[in-house]
Amino acid sequence: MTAADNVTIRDIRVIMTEPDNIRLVIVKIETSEPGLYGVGCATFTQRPSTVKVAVDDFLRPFLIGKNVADIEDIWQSAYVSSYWRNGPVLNNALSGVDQALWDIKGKMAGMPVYDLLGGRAREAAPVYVHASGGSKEETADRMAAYMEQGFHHIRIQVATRGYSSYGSHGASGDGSIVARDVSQGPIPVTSWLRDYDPNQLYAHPGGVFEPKPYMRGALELFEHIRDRFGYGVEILHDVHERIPPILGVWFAKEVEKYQLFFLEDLFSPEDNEYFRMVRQQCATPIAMGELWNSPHEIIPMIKDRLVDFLRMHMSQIGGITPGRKFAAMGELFSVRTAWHGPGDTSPVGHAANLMLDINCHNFGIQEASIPGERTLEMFPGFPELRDGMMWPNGNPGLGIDIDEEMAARFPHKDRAFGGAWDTVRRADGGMVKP
Ligand code: GCO
Ligand code: MG
Repeated sequence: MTAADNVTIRDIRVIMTEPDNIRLVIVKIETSEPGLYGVGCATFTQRPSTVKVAVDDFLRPFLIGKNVADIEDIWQSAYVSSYWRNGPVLNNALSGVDQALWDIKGKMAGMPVYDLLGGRAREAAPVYVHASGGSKEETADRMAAYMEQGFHHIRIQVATRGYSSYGSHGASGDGSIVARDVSQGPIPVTSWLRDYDPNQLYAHPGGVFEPKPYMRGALELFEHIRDRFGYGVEILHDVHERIPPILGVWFAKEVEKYQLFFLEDLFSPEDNEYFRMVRQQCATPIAMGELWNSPHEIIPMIKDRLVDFLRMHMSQIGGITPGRKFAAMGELFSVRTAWHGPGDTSPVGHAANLMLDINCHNFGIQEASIPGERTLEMFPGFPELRDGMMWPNGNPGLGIDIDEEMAARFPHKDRAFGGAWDTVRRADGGMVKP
């Protein structure tokens, strides 16, 4: 018997915190070994309390007393423990547990998780950051500032004139929109839906989105960026679904000449099959995945080589255990990874992404979000961003922790509406499906 055989799960707790205006969900597993614990990301920011219930009421009683060493058995049995499985709620809950167990295993072995997985394929992970602006010039200026800081890959988005959308998020509209009182003057334009002010009058809380103006604006942006910076810097763009599929096919062809590093989320997950048409018509590199939950959505896309980059949100597919398997499958088909890493991937989730980035040969790029001061303070060990790359700190496990006292001081704020995730509508009032 090794020491690992004797260590069991003593308690599982959910920590709900919001250090910098994004609701995060972290799972902490305490073990029978005093002082030995692990943390995992379970962040489903739009519906965080549902994940807490899934952990508290179901996974916790199911898992207390189990041997922390048996991650594979725990993942497999917990996955089907409700018989019905998948989906953002159950997968996020399971991810919180799974990542915490990998953290614990690494701490017991005295190794970072990438070492447990086979060791390093690279020293650091090149990242991309987001430059968004109200105009193409503003986006370009933000991009220039990032380039100055040493970033080589930049996702560019621009507000759609008259609609103020970054393409990736809906936004407030202009005078052509029904259901607004013109006597109150022009509808204010927000630069980002997180700045949405409920006291202002908007056409729709989630904004107005029109596909053609959006696409024209994006093409003008790419032209402007290539004119100003040339082709020596990598640019990326997120469509965020929302355009009719055939226009998505057209758009992918149009952007080919701008040589994007990748074009993200052209279609809703229900429209996966449209990627086949894109493949037949152009060689724009394609990324997709943050909305995928189930292996049924992912496996055919790898097997048929319909995407170039897998961009799943690691906690939304159930954690490192499934993540490393999809990455390995991708390697066999020369499909690369680009794990989802915006602000609603918690710092623990970023650390988990990084473990696979360092270990997997078929790593493509890592999405990064620049952490706020409070986030950095609350999560000691947050991987350092330097020279356009994310660097592992080499500490055992995931190499990251949470200051629980501080987390308790920043609880989730109530939101009267879904913010950027409220319904986005066309100018005629019809809903736009992401
Ligand atoms: C991205 C994403 C995010 C998501 C957000 C949803 O590529 O980074 O699209 O911005 O929209 O994570 O909660
Ligand atoms: Mg995206």
